[in-house]
Amino acid sequence: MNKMKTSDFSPMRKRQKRMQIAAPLSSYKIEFKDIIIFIVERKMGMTRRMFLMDLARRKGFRVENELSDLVTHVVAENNSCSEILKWLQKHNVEDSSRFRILDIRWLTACMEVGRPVDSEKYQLPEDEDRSVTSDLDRDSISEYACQRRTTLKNYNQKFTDAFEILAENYEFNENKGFCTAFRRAASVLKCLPFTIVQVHDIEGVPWMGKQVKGIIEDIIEEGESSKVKAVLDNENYRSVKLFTSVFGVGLKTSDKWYRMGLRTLEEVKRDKNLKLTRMQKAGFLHYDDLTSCVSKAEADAASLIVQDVVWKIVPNAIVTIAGGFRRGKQTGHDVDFLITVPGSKQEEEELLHTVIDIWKKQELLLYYDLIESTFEDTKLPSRKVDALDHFQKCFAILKVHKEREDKGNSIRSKAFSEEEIKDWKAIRVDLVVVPFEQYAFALLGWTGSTQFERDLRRYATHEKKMMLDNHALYDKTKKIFLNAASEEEIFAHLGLDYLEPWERNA
Ligand code: DCT
Ligand code: MG
Repeated sequence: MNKMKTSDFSPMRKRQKRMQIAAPLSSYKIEFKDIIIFIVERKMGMTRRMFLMDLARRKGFRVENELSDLVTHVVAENNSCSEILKWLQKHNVEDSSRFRILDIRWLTACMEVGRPVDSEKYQLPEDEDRSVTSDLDRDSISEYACQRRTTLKNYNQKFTDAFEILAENYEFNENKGFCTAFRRAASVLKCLPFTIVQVHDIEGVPWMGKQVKGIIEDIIEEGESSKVKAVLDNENYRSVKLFTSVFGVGLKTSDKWYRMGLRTLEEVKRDKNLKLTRMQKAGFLHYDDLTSCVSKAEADAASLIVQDVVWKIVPNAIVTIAGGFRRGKQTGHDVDFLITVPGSKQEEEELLHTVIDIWKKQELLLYYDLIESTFEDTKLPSRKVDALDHFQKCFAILKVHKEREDKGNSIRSKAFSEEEIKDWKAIRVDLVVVPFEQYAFALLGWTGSTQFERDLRRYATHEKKMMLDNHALYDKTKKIFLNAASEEEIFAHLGLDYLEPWERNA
């Protein structure tokens, strides 16, 4: 018997709380009369069984205390089908074919939607001697995101969302250790090909420390984490979250405003003593547009505007969308563009300036900040995982006009009401100009995700004694720079299997 699994991580108080919640049978209302469930205690433990029985009953399911002829669905955790068959035999069940023998996942899936779900895919496979999740070799999951294939299909969003809130809160409070711990935990869970339904599921998975396990257990058992709830209710967290949602407002400014007693954006706007930066003024002016996600269609529209102007100036320039959209995301907070000009340094240097001039004339630039390149050829790649790069770049807010059919409507209504109808959206774009020979490094860096990049640099440093940033790769042992014309070549230099952009959503 393995009763230690869940109680292992829970303090005494919680255990007592769980024991108290089982109510008398008569107090439950049965909603789903065709299904009669029995939960096997073997390998699950009494506490967890009681908890699940109570949960299911509260959701309107009939759950029997004892195995009887009435039972239709036998639910087990961590047992193979043959183990359950043996167990049934021992309990004098001759014809086990009258039950469905299901993995606990079926029950948790039912709990999630609040009604019975199709049990077909949750049947314990007959001659397999292992539980459903253990076919994945969890011990082989790398601690580095650059050795895991992470697509956008996230089976554990419930957990990763919780971790990201906690990580963010730790970041606000400058607790770097816990912030990193929860970011890494979120990142690793995103690559799992199954949903975690029991603490056992994360055995062997890296970055599952004590704190992380505690949160996972809370979510499994209670459906939510009280720690996460406390963060979401915390006034400081809420204010900092709100203030940093304004373009140009970082942690330092948020903190200052909070300490001044400000709590809402209205209060900030009303405060005459505050001196807002140009960036923050633009952030407030276009707040609604900038805080609503950029859709793929809007990114494509922005892309046409960028290509149009760049190709007018330098016809052979290469323009690539990087960032989340290159990883296959359907929405983003901005659109990231890399621009390179094969063969011409002069054209490369002047390009962004000309782009800005043209957009100004076209009245498409709602805000911009042009940063000149600070790159020096001799400099070694940065050792920091979060280092900024040295490319010439422009952080801008672009006026992107809406689709033609919308426009048609708005023109019509304008004629009707004489009111100014806004037929555009303010969209954040980053334009990065990259020397052609550094293009592969820049593309790899600007494709992200941020967590993927951090792990890639950490891997290069600790596993390969190399230094990687958005400009170059340096081999410290051989004391040479390693050139690369493509992302594939960089992966190869690092001895890594190539990951496609959509597999980098760590
Ligand atoms: N990046 C980088 N150096 C910077 C800024 C960003 O290497 N100075 C990397 C990290 C991810 C990528 O570029 C794009 O950055 P974001 O736009 O912040 O991330 P995203 O994944 O595109 O997220 P979103 O979809 O929200 O835009
Ligand atoms: Mg982006």
